[in-house]
Amino acid sequence: MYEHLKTEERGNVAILTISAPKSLNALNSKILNEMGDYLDHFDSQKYRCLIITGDGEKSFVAGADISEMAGLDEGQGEAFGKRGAAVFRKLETLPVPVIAAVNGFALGGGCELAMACDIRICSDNAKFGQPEVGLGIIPGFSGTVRLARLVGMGMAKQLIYTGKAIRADEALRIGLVNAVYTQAELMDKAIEMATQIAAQAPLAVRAAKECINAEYDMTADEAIAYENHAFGRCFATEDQKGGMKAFLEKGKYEFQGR
Ligand code: CO8
Repeated sequence: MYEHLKTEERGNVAILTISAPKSLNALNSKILNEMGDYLDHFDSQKYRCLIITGDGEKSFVAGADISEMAGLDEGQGEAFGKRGAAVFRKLETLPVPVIAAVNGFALGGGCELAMACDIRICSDNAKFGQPEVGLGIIPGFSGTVRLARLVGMGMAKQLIYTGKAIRADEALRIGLVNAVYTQAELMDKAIEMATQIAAQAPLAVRAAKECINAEYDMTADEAIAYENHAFGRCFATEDQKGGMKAFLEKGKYEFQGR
């Protein structure tokens, strides 16, 4: 159905693979549109977690497509940035958690894509960076927004001003990724984590994602009140009743998402 996206499922875990191997999975308008369409139609009732990865063993996503950007004027540049940022925001606000399984280069728009996901894990050959200033532009798919939030202002400024890429071990050290695996292990580990997430009460996982995202921009008092409401709403679910009853009776309960 898509030219540059491969989709699969493992039970209630969805896997999306970005596939444009000739350009190391660089994001052009076509791929961004396909990703937007995929996310618009994503079935958050059926799937409880999404994994995103790149095709091949060399690259997650090597950035936005430089050949497409080269001839843009000011207005077109802004429009291209807006298009990518809107797709990544859809990903960030997808009701279910998203894991980036970074299997190689995550440069420019590729690093920004990974940062729009909830959780990042990578293979030991992965490289992360924001090389845009070396091309006369800045990170335009919300990298100046998300990198500082993830790794702190000082490290974000260093990475963005120098354009220098870092290896997986450094990405782990600064907290840009949560874990590093061999290339062979990476997808199994991503699926294992996704399956663990998918086994939890889905409405509770969603509420947790919604809270963590929304509360980031609030004052402490607003954030605490927001969490209070979300916590209360959990008690209106069948899964809370079933899950707690099963615990007390030392039984098992399959979460229903109700
Ligand atoms: N765009 C277009 N084509 C690319 C890109 C890219 N980002 N990355 C790689 N390719 C292509 C290469 O041109 C090459 O094509 P061809 O075979 O036709 O020559 C093919 O992929 C293979 O690449 P290499 O031969 O260069 O492979 P190497 O292993 O030697 O190097 C690298 C791999 C290091 C990843 C290298 O390809 C590279 O440096 N790529 C560019 C990385 C980069 O600068 N990314 C950031 C781009 S800017 C960006 O993402 C901005 C996001 C915000 C946009 C805002 C819009 C306004």
